[in-house]
Amino acid sequence: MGKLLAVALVGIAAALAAERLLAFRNRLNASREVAPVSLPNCRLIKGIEAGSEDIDILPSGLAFISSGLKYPGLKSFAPDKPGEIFLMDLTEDNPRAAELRISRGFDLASFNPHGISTYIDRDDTVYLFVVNHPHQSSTVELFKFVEDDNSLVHLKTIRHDLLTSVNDIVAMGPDSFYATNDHYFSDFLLMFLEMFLGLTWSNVIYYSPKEVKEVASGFYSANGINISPDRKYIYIADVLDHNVHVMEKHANWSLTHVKTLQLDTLVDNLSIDPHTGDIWTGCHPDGMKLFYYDPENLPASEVPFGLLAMSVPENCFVQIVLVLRIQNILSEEPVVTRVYSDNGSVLQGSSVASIYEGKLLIGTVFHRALYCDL
Ligand SMILES: [Ca+2]
Ligand SMILES: [Ca+2]
Repeated sequence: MGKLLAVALVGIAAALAAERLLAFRNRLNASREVAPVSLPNCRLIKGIEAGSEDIDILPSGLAFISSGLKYPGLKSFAPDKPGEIFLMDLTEDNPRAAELRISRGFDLASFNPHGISTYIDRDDTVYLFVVNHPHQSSTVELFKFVEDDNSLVHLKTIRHDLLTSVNDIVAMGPDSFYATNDHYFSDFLLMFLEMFLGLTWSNVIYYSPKEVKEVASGFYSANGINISPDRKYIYIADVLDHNVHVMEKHANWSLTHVKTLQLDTLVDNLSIDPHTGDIWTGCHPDGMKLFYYDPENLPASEVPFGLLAMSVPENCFVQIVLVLRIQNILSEEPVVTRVYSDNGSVLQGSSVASIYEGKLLIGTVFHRALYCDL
């Protein structure tokens, strides 16, 4: 009887694990194949070789680009080099990316920038908020941008028990913001388990010096976050649920759900066209490839990914790039357009697409960045 029970339990456990594996694969391999869509006037941006995970553009046409993200389980082309913030002036005919100098007193060696957001104060001071992961932790760094000097002055490091695994932020004031936690756990193995089990423990936090609180929860993995031009709605991308949520913002900073736009791809960061309100996003049509950049060289310690490798098709480890434009998200029939798609020969792993006066910047998790004249 004891043996029968043991066999039954093992059988149940195996069946559950197989079911989870299948569900997890479905979350990661959303649409897999995407027909290429090309744009005629694009060029790779010189000097950006190790990622351009997030991009934020000021109304004046100055674009901030975060580069050099080191994220558990993902490829890095410059694992020993600290991250950087690049600046690009999109009003120039032939814009170039220049690295911004960061003021002394900030620990540059552990700088690991992720999502970014800008805020222009009443006195025209420009603040840059940067999600940072020094030593695998999560902080938000607040900088003042000094244009004359091409530099960032570090003002403060924000840490909080509710800011556990921050992915992106959207600034609400000179020292307040909404932030997405892409996982409940920050430890790599627990993070993987959380994804594998399909737990919806990811959330959104409102932070100000006076008050910090959870304002939305129940996400598989909340990622990109941004605000509508009229500042009434907050948009949140759930990368593992393949959708964008529209939330209404209230006077006390709480959020209520308005609607969800379901897509068939893993949605990363969200950018807003300030004139039209269109949402532009960089997507990962096949999330499996994010974790499988180099199948020849899987670190032995990354057992969970080794387990998954058994079921990954061969010869398709290069990540596809996909840029979507979402028009009229609040209407009955939003229009979703595939603006650009590449099989990985030009660009790999698109995480963001930002627009400024007919110019498009496409950023990636760990690869290069593309500049297009639309
Ligand atoms: Ca952002
Ligand atoms: Ca992101």
